[in-house]
Amino acid sequence: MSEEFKKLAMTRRGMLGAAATGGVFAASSLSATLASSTAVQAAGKATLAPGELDEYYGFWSSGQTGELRILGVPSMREFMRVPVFNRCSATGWGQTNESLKILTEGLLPETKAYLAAQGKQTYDNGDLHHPHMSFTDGTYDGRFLFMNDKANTRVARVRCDVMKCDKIIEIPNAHDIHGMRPQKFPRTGYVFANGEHEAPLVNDGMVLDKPEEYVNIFTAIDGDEMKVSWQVIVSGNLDNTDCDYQGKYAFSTSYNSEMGMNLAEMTANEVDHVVVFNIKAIEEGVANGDVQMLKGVPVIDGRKGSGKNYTRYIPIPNSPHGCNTAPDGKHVMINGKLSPTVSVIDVEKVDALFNDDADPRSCIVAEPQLGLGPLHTAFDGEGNCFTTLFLDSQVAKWNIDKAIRAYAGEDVDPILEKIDVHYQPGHNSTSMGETKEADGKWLISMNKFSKDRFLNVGPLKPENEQLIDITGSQMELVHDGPTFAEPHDSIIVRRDIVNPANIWERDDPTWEDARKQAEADGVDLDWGHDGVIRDGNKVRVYMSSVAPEFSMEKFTVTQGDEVTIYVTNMDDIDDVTHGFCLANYGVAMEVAPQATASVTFVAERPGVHWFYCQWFCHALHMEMRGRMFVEPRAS
Ligand code: K7E
Ligand code: CUA
Repeated sequence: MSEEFKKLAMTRRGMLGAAATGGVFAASSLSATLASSTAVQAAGKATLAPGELDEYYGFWSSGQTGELRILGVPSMREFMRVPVFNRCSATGWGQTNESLKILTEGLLPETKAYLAAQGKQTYDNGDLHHPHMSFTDGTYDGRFLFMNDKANTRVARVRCDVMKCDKIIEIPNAHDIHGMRPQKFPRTGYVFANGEHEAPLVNDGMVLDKPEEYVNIFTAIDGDEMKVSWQVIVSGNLDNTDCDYQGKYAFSTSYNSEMGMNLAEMTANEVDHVVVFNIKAIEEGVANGDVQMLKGVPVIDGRKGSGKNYTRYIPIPNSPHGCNTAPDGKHVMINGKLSPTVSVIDVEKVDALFNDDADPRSCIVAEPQLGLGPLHTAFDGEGNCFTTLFLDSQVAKWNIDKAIRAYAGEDVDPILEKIDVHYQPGHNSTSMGETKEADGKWLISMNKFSKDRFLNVGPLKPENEQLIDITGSQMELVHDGPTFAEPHDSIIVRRDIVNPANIWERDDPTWEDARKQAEADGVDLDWGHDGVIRDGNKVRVYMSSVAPEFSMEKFTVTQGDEVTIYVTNMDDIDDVTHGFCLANYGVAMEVAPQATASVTFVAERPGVHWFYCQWFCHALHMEMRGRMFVEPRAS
């Protein structure tokens, strides 16, 4: 948090005359008092007995850690970490040939060249902000999870049948993908992705410090093919996005309509905007060729004053951030961040912006003042909203209908209740809350700070996520727990929607390359069909595993050989995952039941090298090992 932001916040606080205590971090003084007996009682609601299963899957982003996490709600137990943009030691993600294919095939040629100059094939880091499930007809359909990488301008997809990432694409022309949402209706369909940071349209170094020539790019990705369908050039930057339940519009917030390059410039205006994208008009424009082709993608001009029906700009106070469509299918909440307000768009009034050139603000039907630093809004499906207030360290519950009536002049307070959270909440999410099946049971507040709530672990503190029961007339905090960087965003999905497999299908496309190579080498990947195939200085070693043995006890290669090891796990029992770790070669990977995994390295170290199973699989797991002999190269 910058000094400038604090000052802005303080100004707002003074302006509002809010009762909150002064200073951005002042809410910490409330914390220690929470451990009251009511809190202890409330915690019981989130506790499951050993062996009991949760009602919901929670899919969590991890911010700068770069992975996807799977939790249970309400227990808040963490089940799994799915590596996506990061490198994972346990699974070999970023090292196995199968994962490297996914991590590299969607990179742009210039990125591959840049990485090659660093001696790398792919990035090791990512900044995963927003995980969202694919939709059919306005609700989750359990097919895929999509997520963005702000750090390296990528969008990834995770298959829900095996909970592994199967596609990653780099988005051309755009810079630093932030807001990202799947199309809700009729299905996903498109995945909408905001480029947050502006840059020259052709960013080849010919234009540098000339911000007046920078642009921002909105991207629609085909979520089935994981290919960019089209892009739109916009005025101002792009922050968060969401779309309607009609399949007509997408909305993106812009905190920098000024196109400023520093903080003072970016926050100069009291009013920024939301861009509305007219999906049908854009599709027609693309079909009619009203585009320029850039890096193989049709790019349409939707800037202010372009005179086209592709976009509209709705003025919104002030540096708006979160963008959340309500389950009523009618309202879109634009969270004001530097304004204490949430602006409510009525999607039914958006048609007039395009058809009749109506005043862009005419689609705003409410703008309740909620508190300081509104960032994101979640929903209960009964007409109520839960908005995080970053600076107040609170969640405000408010009613849409009351807010609309108040905006129309009626003397009614839309705010129903506020609850303290600890501290500085960013995203929040409710059970099924971003679908038309929002069920109003649970609310997660994902807090950026946790100081003094947990044992001190040094200067880097964990962050904090809190579970709030929203079924009663009052919100009740029932759980809080620390999390490592960072509980950025989450969705809460009814468990009947998610049905992953227990073991892999042998013909899964993940290891199609391995299958083809084995076929070409005349080797069967199954048990007992071992092979050591020499092909010049390339050696391919095929082996399989059944607890607690590898099919191959030893193999021999020559120093300098490029060795590829293929391991197939022939166990077909739930939870018997094997691993392959080659000691002092920096090689390790997971091989789940019925899966094949492979890894390639240069056998540059002569001698005897043990490989062992690195996932506990059997009472004789320690004995599951073998030797690689590396003969010294002939001198
Ligand atoms: Cu609010 Cu990246 Cu989702 Cu941060 S964005 S909070
Ligand atoms: Cu196989 Cu441990």
